[in-house]
Amino acid sequence: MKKWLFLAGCTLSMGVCAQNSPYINKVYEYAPAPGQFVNVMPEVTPEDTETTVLQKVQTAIAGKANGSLVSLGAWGGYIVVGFDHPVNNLPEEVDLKIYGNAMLNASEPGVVMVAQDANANGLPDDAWYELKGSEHDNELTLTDYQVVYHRPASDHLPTPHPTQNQVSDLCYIQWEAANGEKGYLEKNTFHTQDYFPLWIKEDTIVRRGTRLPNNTIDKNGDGTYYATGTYEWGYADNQPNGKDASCVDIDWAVDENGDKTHLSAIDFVKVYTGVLQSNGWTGECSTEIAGIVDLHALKSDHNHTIYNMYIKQMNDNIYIYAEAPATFVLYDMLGNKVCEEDLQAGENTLKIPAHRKGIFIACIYANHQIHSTQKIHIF
Ligand SMILES: [Ca+2]
Ligand SMILES: [Ca+2]
Ligand SMILES: [Ca+2]
Ligand SMILES: [Ca+2]
Repeated sequence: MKKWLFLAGCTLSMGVCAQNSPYINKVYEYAPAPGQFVNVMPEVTPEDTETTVLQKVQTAIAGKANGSLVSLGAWGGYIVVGFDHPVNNLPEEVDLKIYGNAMLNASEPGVVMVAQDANANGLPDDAWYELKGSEHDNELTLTDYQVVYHRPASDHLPTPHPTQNQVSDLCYIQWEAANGEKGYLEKNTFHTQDYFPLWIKEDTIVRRGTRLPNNTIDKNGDGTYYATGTYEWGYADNQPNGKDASCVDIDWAVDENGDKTHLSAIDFVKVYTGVLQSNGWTGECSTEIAGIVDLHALKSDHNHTIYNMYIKQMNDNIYIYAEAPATFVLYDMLGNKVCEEDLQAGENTLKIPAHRKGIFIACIYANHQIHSTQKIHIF
């Protein structure tokens, strides 16, 4: 039997060294604001407690580059994670890559903060530094913003949108900011669960941080098409995972006064939803996280798994994303090698060999071992 027959349809992965894992090692806190994916990503039941929810989030994103999505809810909702080693700030290099689910016209920028374990107690109870992203100096960016979200009353009656059927409640979750601004998170028909975190006993949630400018406009003015802008750099869940701009540099750290601060290494990362905006049927802007990678540990870990990888085809090209250099080999269904190409870390574009259509087995090799195989239909 040909080799590829053993491999078809399965994904193999190699072991990861126990020390200096490139991936998140621990989730310390998960404190979302209300949102359309809250209680769903991860799935929460009324029996869950803060501890069991934290365990679910840990399972979703720790120990892997691009795990299951965790939603931070509306503006200010946050997560705090750490690594099993200090993440170095290498000069002139981005240091961390943050995985989300941003796509073209689906950017939900999250502000990134970092901290050193300055008191060496292993806990993220130290000074936080915001990473200055592309909108830091935008005059519409508000710092020291604070919002209170209110749980809907038990006898709350929805106010459906008069013309937009998919907006089931215009006044679902009321919020007000310390500067007097106020509004509502709307509810939509695609997400019918409670948007307020089920495990929180209090009726209000307070969140603080930097509020980035709104990034979405109602293009037609009637709620039919929301055009979402992508910020240039420096945020989570803003640029697609395959883009370099989904990475951040510890050198962008600023202190609470906005002054640049040099940190040689960091131990903890905090990400919170940076935009406070409700966009009709598409729901509120809410950052999602699927993992964070120490890019330097990834490079030095010669035995690491290329967890994050995709193969897709469009017209005459195959696009392959690999997290580290690898080799791509395409076999036909008789096991004959059709092509072999070296892959760079990041997205690679390969031309489909002329006149080759049909079903193929795509294999990715790294360190002379098969990392994964996938059946692909080229048409
Ligand atoms: Ca750096
Ligand atoms: Ca500490
Ligand atoms: Ca979202
Ligand atoms: Ca998202």
